[in-house]
Amino acid sequence: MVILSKPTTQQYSYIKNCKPTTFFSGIPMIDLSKPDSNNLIVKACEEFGFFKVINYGFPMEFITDLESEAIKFFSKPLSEKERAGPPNPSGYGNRSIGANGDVGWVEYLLLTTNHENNSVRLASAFGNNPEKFRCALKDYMSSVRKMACEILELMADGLKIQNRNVFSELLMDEQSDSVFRLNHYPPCPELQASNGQNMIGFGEHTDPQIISVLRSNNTSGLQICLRDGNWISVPPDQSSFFINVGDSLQVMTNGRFQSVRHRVLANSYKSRLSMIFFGGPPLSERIAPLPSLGKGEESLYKEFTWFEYKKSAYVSKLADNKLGHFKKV
Ligand code: GA4
Repeated sequence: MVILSKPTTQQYSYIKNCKPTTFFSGIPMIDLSKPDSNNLIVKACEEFGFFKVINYGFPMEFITDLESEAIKFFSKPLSEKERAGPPNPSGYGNRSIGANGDVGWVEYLLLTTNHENNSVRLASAFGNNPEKFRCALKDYMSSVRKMACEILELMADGLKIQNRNVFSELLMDEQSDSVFRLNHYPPCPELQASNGQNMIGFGEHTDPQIISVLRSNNTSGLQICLRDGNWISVPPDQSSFFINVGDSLQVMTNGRFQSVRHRVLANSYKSRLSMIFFGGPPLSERIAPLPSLGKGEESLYKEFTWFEYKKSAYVSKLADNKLGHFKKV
């Protein structure tokens, strides 16, 4: 079993009186092979900022290869994993999330989509065979980016935007500032004795980018916050990909879509492994409502570039409302 460094559960956050985990059955499921998927994506983004997709034709071996490489990595002794740290901007992180004091019952690898940047750190942690991990990562990342682009193009169609590449070209740009993350939530046996309290694996937040694509193993833990403020548990589904609307997409649609607040709770007996692609624009990109969507309506947000937004988001706490500073009053 993997032990996180200093395995004391005291410094973690708990959610008291969390309702028993009944799974929410209303998560929209979009079949990408169906002709009406474009309109259903728009509806899901408006209602939840969250949905799952099936039937994209993602090569199964890319998933299993990367998952097994990730399991191998997380099973290594802590001292070896730490050779790939700290996660700044890419590398191994343990318990501590971001630079502003957030902690969770999680260890992770944070990777940039520029493979050169990852290489040095990973080579030292993967010892004699970094090549296998690197290939698995490259294959998975290029397929997941393509899938994110296809979803964004269907979204543009559903929004009746003439240029269907308006979102996807930002992710396809060579300078796209996208991120990839492998999260491992080890089981937390102490939880069984904690009177039904739930410990935070990854605290509540919205993703700053345009779109996030998450795939996890069959362990529960992911929760999303509905528009009415209620938290619901997402049933795990290892054969689907989960899609999150990010803050940048919220701005580009002038609030018609809202980024989804989500979190992960620790599990007492099973480990959870998730792989998430965060599709972001180039740093110099101006993030603003699309004129073709606006029908003359005024922007709800001040002008900013992705660089400015990211800089501000990265000095905030996980749970902060990061878009708050950029709203017009
Ligand atoms: C949330 C989405 C991605 O995981 C991430 C996270 C980033 C980090 O882990 O360094 C942040 C978080 C995320 C937003 C607020 C800041 C920055 C941790 C944190 C407290 C990689 C990202 O892009 O933003």
